[in-house]
Amino acid sequence: MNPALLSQKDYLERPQLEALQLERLQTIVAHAYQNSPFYTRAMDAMGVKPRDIRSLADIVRLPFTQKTDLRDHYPYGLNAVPSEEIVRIHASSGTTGKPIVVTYTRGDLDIWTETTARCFLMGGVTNRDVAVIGYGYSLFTGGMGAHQGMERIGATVVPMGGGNTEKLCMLIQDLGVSVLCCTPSYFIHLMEVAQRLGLDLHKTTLRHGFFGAEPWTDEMRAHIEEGSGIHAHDIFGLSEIMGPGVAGSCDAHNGLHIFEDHYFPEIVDPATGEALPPGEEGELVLTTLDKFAMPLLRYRTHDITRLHYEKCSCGRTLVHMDPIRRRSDDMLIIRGVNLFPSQVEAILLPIHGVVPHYELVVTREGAMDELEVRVEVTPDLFGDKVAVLESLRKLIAEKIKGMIGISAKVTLVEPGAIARCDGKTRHVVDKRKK
Ligand code: DLL
Repeated sequence: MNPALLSQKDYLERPQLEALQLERLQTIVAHAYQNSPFYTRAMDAMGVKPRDIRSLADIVRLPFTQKTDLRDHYPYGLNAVPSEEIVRIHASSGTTGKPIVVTYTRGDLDIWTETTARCFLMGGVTNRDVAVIGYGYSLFTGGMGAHQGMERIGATVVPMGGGNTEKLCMLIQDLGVSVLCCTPSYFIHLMEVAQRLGLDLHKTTLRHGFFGAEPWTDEMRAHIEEGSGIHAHDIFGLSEIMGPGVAGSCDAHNGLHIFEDHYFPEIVDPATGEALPPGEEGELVLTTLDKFAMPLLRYRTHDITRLHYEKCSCGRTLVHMDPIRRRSDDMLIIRGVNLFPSQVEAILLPIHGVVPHYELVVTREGAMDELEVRVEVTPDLFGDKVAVLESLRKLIAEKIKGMIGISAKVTLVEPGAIARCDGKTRHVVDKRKK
């Protein structure tokens, strides 16, 4: 299909869109109920059968799905197709040491490719562009997801992955790079490196940036656009639902359009799960309408936002969502990497000499997020030789890097140094500006 035709569904009239959503919802609910023992049990427990979903409003009769459900059924417990049909696996951080595994059929990958392509088309990418993918190519969905979408449009893809910023500055000039996909904080870092190298990004071919995987602000957008001369677009997504490209911003900067023909959004009260009326702020809940390997019904994203259904000035009829600025749970996103305090705890506790008092201090030095892990050590160890403490510090830093993928500064502190409190212990001190 001509890539430009992919965007036709961005403009469906609402009754047409809703008819398509309902048809897909009924099919995916029946598929999940029949093929995923998890959903058979969950729907039976709520006394709901696929035939009870007669309108889109009936979606509230379906059970929610939580991140912990994916963790508890690790790795394949939510699959709804035989293993022969699975062609790809990605993974994202879970609340403990085990990741959340997500699986795809060939058809799922086609839909994912289509929605990331639509996101880039919305930002103005064409087959004349040269696009660097600066998201990690790994279990993380960012690299492969953005790559597929760009290739679908026919752009020339440069699969760079994360890091090596000086080389990236060279390639921008040598290859005539016009589009860059990476986290917003990495782009700001790139701007600083370019400045140090004497490279004026305004004078290069770079025109567009597709930034996501972490929250960013209007101030960061202004800083990026003024400092580099590019258009900064927002791209949102999460591994459990598909990856990048669940939603993206248009030129009207009215928030992000969700590709509702594939991902059905709801807003609920994060505390009670009660559905909230359009326009109210709450937790985004998403249902995959046509993802068959691992369909997710009413997935609690923990991302806080608002949905607006009035037609956007760009002409699209797709709902627009306010940019995600915060979450309702304790998941931190550091340089695009998701991190739960419990993951650090799971690493620390088995280590001899460490007591279960720790604190994660997150700061932003220039553009980059920095993580300091402050850990108390036992009194006998604290009095020990410097070399012993240093090897313990290194061991902890290596384990965090190896298991979570983040370079953290580890500081060992004396017994009692971390404040105790009577109520819920706060393990995180986030000093980044919101
Ligand atoms: O971050 C997928 C992705 C890759 C999106 C590349 C965009 C670009 P996860 O690692 O599973 O997936 O993290 C998902 O990241 O629930 C949000 O809290 C946050 N997030 C993702 N995109 C944005 C964004 C990828 N544009 C979690 N703005 C989500 C704010 C974002 N937060």
